[in-house]
Amino acid sequence: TCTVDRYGGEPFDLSEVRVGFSQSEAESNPFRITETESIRTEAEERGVDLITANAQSDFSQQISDVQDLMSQGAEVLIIAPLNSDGWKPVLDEAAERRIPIITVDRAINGTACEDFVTFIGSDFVEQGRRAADQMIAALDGEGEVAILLGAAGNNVTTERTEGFKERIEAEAPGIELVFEQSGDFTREGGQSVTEQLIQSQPDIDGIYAQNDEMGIGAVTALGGAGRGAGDVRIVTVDGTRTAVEYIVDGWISGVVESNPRFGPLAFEAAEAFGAGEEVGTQLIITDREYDSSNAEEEVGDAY
Ligand code: GYE
Repeated sequence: TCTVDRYGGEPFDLSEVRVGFSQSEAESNPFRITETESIRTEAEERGVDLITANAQSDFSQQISDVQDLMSQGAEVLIIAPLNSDGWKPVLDEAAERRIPIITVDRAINGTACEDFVTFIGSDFVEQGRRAADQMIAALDGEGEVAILLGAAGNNVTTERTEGFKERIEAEAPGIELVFEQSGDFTREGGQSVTEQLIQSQPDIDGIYAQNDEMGIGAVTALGGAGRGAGDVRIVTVDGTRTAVEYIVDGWISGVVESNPRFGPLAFEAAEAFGAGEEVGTQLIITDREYDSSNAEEEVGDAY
């Protein structure tokens, strides 16, 4: 755990400070839209003064965004980091000004309660394992599978890969992982990598897309190549409305949610920290899961 005392700084009343939120990726991905909305709504409900910035997937932009937030008087920072490394200039300045940092959805490499207060996000290794379970079920334990990796340079991609491979190796000797390439967590990336994939491996049986946007791109590529729904089994991560609708249509077999609704958790943590209470240095959010058994019924809960 972490306290304001150990972190170095003075207790504060959250309703009296300015909070800065730095978003990493462009808001074409519903994960990002929902995440920013969740932070905004919670700030509004609490009457907290919030300023925000969006780095549009440009890491040096994000570094200067956060520096700008500090010079605009942010006394608490909530950061959705694009990359996990490269934060030194920001961490140094925040430490000097005694500004607590809460990171959401991706982690910053560093020491909790020293470089940042806490990380709030999913258990990404577990998401990978759950995606593997879905793939094993969809393929009945047999077949060739491709991985559409997320962007490089962050813990999410690494951990979603680790959990998936670990579970496939342990549970499904009949499944062979034959291809992996990054689609950068974007729809266009997922589409173009899948186009290459079905050229080089036309008999591919399954695709594990590490987010919904890439999975949706894969559906577009497969449809464009004359494949039908369910010909290639697709499992994705995030839980966006479009992806869950694709389960109903038979294009996607299963979706493991990555819950982006961090507002309540982030502001609760900031409030408790300011009040001098102990705050956990890793707060794990709950993720649901969708497959053909519940997609129709639960699509309304998807974001
Ligand atoms: O799954 C993906 C986004 O960091 C958890 O980033 C987040 C991931 C999310 O691009 O859609």
